Amino acid sequence: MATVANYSNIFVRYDLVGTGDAKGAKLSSKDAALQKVIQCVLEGDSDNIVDAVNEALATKDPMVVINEGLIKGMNEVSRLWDEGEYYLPQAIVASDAMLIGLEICEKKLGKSVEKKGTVVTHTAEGDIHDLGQKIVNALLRANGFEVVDLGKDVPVDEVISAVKKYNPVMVTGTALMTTTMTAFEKISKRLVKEGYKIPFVCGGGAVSNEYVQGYELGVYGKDASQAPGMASDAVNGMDWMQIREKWNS
Ligand code: B12
Repeated sequence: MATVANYSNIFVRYDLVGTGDAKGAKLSSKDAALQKVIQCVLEGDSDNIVDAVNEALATKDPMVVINEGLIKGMNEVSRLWDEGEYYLPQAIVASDAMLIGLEICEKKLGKSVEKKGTVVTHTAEGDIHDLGQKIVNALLRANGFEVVDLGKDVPVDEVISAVKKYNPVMVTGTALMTTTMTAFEKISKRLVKEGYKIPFVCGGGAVSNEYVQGYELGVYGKDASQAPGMASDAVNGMDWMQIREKWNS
């Protein structure tokens, strides 16, 4: 009877291992350090992304590494997924690598000592796509906002309770699926009923400006980098309609 000499491979999850060659990926940056970061995201290379991000941070601002490295890498993952080149396993390992990179950049961005106000952030009920929300959290914290991070797959009731409890200057929502973004309208209706006039900034792949303009309090967030500016406007006394007018028209 044959015996198994090496047990180690039995426990390797091949369904979660990146292909290592990022098949079909297009080179996206002329900068060698940023290209390495993009490549690590594309290949879901959680081992090498630490060095790649640190190398990029040696000469570049963390915001540049986030926008031109990590987000660009995920955009390319999205394209490859949409073209049927990438499937769940590649997207999972790519997301994991991106989150490792984001954490390093977040540390480098630091936390502003000045506290400007509280923002409640969440990813819609039924939705586990939280990378956009995590970027929003990092940028808000770096710009002096206290973030109450409700996480992903958050029920409408939980968002309303958090607003009552923390009295934030702004609420954010992220949704990547057409089936989950409908929770935003419910949240908006509940907040209005309770008398809140704070901006509810909604973003994520499935969400559009047109959709968000369809409910009260709604402000469309195209890029995570807009979140700190919008929150500052709220702190400075602009109401949700003025913020919508400024950022969405
Ligand atoms: C990565 C990914 C995953 C990862 C998610 C990991 C994670 N932790 O997030 C994994 C592999 C787990 C996954 C699972 C699934 N996925 Co998926 N996934 C993707 C993929 C490839 C990329 C999405 C992404 O992370 N983009 C990068 C981030 C950074 O972008 P973003 O969130 O949009 O954020 C940017 C902006 O929108 C904005 N933003 C976002 N939020 C906010 C908030 C504010 C306040 C502001 C200002 C800005 C802002 O800022 C960011 C940029 O700066 C997309 C493909 C695509 N074309 O989008 C599919 C996609 C989203 N997935 C899809 C599906 C169907 C699924 C699954 C159901 C698959 C399955 N059969 O199991 C499950 C979902 C389970 C669930 N209940 O949620 C579909 C959704 C279809 C739809 N329209 O409804 C997509 C579109 C793929 C497709 N074309 O079919 N997925």
